[in-house]
Amino acid sequence: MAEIKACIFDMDGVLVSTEIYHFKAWKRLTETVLGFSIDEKFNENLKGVSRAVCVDLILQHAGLHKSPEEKAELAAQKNKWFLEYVQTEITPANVYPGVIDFLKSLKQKEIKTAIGSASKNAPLLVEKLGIKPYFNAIVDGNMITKAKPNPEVFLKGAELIGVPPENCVVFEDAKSGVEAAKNAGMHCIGVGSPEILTDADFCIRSFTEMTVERLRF
Ligand code: B16
Ligand code: MG
Repeated sequence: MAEIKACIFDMDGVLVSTEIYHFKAWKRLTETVLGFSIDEKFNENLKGVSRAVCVDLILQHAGLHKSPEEKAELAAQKNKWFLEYVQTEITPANVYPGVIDFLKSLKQKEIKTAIGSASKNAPLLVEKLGIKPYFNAIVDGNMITKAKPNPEVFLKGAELIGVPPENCVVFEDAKSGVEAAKNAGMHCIGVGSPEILTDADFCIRSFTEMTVERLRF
């Protein structure tokens, strides 16, 4: 049995309910700028994936072609709307139930913690949520070049806290993120539905169900 020495947390959809604002902003973009709509099922493909790759996936989904400049504009518009939602609607109350208690119990057991997020907005959100003191390292979308399912974000997190991948467990809400954790050689607990996160070792619906004792693989 592998000893778990570190927990690496995805941010959007795991620590905080920001995933709905990403969806709202992409939906607004497709409906008002591109002339079609996206649903929650398609949105599963956008979770955990970098902003630029999301634009490509959306255009591909609709069979549209755009120049690199137009793609950059679409990404910028989506981010503008996302930030508007976040600035007006996100407070420390948006941290998911059970998260802070679980982070405190990890600290008590001297298990290290990191964030591994694809989001370039992670530093801003972590600040706004007041959760920075709970983490030994934060890796965000500005520090990586390869989008999930590439394992770069999690390997960098493990390196920063000095724990080998086999002793790390990743918490993820996205298919691409579960794949990235597995590609990193880490354990993975899905946060969400086991029907969607099929490759996770096991899934939880909420951190209120999570205890240090369940970190056994
Ligand atoms: P940004 P995570 C991801 O964050 C989101 O799941 C995904 O929906 C978003 O497109 C991506 O960050 C990039 O975010 O546009 O803020 O740089 O789940 O990896 O914490
Ligand atoms: Mg996520």
